Amino acid sequence: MGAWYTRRVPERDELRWGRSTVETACPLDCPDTCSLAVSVEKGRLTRIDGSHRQAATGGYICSKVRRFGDRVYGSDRIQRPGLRVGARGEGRFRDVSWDEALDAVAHRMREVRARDGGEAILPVSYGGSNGLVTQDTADAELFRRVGAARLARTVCAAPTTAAAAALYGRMPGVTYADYEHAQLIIIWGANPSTTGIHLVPHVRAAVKAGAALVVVDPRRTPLARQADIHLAVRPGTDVGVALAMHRFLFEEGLADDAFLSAHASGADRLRERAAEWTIERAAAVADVDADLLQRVAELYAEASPAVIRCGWGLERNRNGGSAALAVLALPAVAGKFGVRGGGYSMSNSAAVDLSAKPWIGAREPATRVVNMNRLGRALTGEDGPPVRFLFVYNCNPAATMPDQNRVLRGLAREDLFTVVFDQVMTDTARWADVVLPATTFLEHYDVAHSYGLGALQLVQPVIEAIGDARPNAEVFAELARRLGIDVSSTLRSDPEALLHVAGALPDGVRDTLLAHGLAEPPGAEAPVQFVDVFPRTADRRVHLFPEALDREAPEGLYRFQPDPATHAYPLALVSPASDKTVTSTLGELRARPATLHMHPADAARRNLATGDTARVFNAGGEVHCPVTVNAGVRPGVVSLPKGLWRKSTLNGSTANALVPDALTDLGGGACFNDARVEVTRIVTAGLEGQSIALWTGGDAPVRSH
Ligand SMILES: Nc1nc2c(c(=O)[nH]1)N[C@H]1C(S)=C(S)[C@@H](COP(=O)(O)OP(=O)(O)OC[C@H]3O[C@@H](n4cnc5c(=O)[nH]c(N)nc54)[C@H](O)[C@@H]3O)O[C@H]1N2
Ligand SMILES: Nc1nc2c(c(=O)[nH]1)N[C@H]1C(S)=C(S)[C@@H](COP(=O)(O)OP(=O)(O)OC[C@H]3O[C@@H](n4cnc5c(=O)[nH]c(N)nc54)[C@H](O)[C@@H]3O)O[C@H]1N2
Ligand code: SF4
Ligand SMILES: [Mo]
Repeated sequence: MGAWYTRRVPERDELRWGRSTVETACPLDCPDTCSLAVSVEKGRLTRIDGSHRQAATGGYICSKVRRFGDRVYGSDRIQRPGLRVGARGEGRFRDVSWDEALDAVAHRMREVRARDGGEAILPVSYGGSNGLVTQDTADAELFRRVGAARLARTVCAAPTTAAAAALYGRMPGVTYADYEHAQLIIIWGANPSTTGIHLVPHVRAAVKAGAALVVVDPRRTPLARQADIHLAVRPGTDVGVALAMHRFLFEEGLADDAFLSAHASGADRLRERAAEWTIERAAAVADVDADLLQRVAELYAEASPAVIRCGWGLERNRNGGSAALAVLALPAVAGKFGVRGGGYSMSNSAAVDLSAKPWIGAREPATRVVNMNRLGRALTGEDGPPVRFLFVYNCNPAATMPDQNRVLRGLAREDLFTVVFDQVMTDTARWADVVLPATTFLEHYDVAHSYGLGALQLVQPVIEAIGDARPNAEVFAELARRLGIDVSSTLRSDPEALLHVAGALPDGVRDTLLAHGLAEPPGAEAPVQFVDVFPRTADRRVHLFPEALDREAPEGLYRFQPDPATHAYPLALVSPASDKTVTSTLGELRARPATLHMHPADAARRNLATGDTARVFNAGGEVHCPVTVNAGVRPGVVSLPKGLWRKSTLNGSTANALVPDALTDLGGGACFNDARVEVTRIVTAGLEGQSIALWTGGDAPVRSH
């Protein structure tokens, strides 16, 4: 084992002094997991480009990662461990050695554990990387052995995962290249032109060859502009739209009864729940043209191969779980499986089943579970005893979790001890008592795990660590040692952790991965659903009406909870992914304030024009930012990018200040696209027409209400 690994190590000297191009992969939280060719000269990055190792990413990458060097060498980079000086939240730290920093962390952890118990300690980690080494290795062993509270990692994909697991046991989906075989493509609540760019050329090729394209999205995304039909639904109404399509299929005798009786259960119960959703009712609720919706239902019934790309935009509201279920159930009811280019794609992260994480050498304790979407409440003590010791890594919750003002109030608590381990001085790191510098994927080993394409790829250091930055495994193992906790010796450094994790992969996958740097797990290579792959449910059938979920959902499955808009807050705020960041990663490089996009009719009613400054508000908070009037968002909807740093608005609040910490119907997910707001123009005496000052940090404006 380890041909790749041993071949690589001697090259590090060459990397430091010579000029070379190194093969690695992008482990950021993006479905594509591009293979990369990174050029280094005298130890410094000179170019980050795509490589051809992974055919599916075809040698090109996004502009974000091309400029990742600006993060690596940027002024926001944390270079040394630091202890807080000055007031909490000011973001001022004194450089210390790793020994001093880790001693301080270990001391407080011991103290809190002795006084308040392990459950007063909360580790918070999420989307920093999709790597198998940088999360759930030494960190998991440490926090499990400490008996810390457990984090439910629900901020993303919880409802869609619950739906895909219940229906199909997370069967692998249609691969990007197979979209070229489709006669009909439905892009539902996804914006691949930003969030998974390697799908787009295949969609275009299919359209060029005559396929019909339908996009379901409140915004006119780049693919919506090219679509035959764009259903600009109101956010949160997809469940009704998809159920109307089911009703149409059943009522018109277009459901595939042969497929349903051979491969599915629960079709009758689904049919019952769909019965109330006539095309007219769904069109009225979603505020789309009934004839267009009818046409989509007919097209879907007629066309084959027909494929649905289900995204994550539709899950982030109170109906999100049922919406994902109803959308993902369509190919079963309409009989779209069994042909290349037919079926659905969702997440492919289960293509190789790593959920057991056999490399973690400690059993999960039965401690308190904190749903990360309610982090603010956990920190303020509104959901049980308050957390006393917070350890944040691979995550930037001050910017990315719902109910931002509550999260900030929690971080401001004087009796909370906060450690933030990150690459850059994030909005969360500013609140830390101790900051620890982390390496980037260009400075450490990892295994990138694609949730779009299903492949595994090796990630390796291309440059030496910047400053005193260290990889996760090493830091957690070192902290554990100080606490007298015995983490597996195999997790003491990231190359050891890499070999340990790889060692737990299925034989074929491990050997290919280590020898070639890339492994396509069986089942992930362009499978035809119901030919090459089948549901991974216990009975290998599609469960169209999973009874357990029906009990979990507050109103039952496939039910519609009405729009939360009120007279005071009539506009729906969505916060889609931006092409400048991966959630908040790289957000430090945004030079200008982000703008609120608003439909001309809504803007006119509020006397707003492009460039005006707006106050976007509801009972949870307010955001001050410039406006862009844009007919590409549907009336009644406004849009601010997800992942903004606080400096990217005029008052230091982002979309999440307006996002309630309500949970989705299934999976305990986040309701990011369920905020309802009002917008008014800010008129500053004497300043009208001029730009008002940007928020610069310092006194963090923590609004209480
Ligand atoms: N460039 C870039 N790429 C990324 C990311 C990033 O931040 N930047 N993030 C990564 C991550 S973490 C994820 S989870 C994925 C997300 O990938 P996507 O799901 O593609 O991204 P989103 O922008 O969250 O949502 C997609 C679309 O859903 C629409 N939408 C919002 N509400 C609704 C609704 O109720 N119904 C319907 N039908 N549509 C709705 C939005 O307008 C948006 O265009 O992308 C990944 N890729
Ligand atoms: N308003 C709104 N908010 C959203 C969403 C939305 O749609 N709307 N979408 C949500 C979604 S889809 C997601 S996935 C979450 C993601 O939210 P987060 O999990 O907070 O992800 P990021 O913002 O990318 O922050 C990851 C942090 O990890 C750090 N990091 C990266 N690699 C390493 C490492 O190896 N070691 C350490 N120690 N740190 C590392 C990065 O520098 C970065 O600061 O945000 C959610 N937030
Ligand atoms: S963020 Fe996505 S598109 Fe960009 S390089 Fe990484 S995997 Fe590729
Ligand atoms: Mo996500």
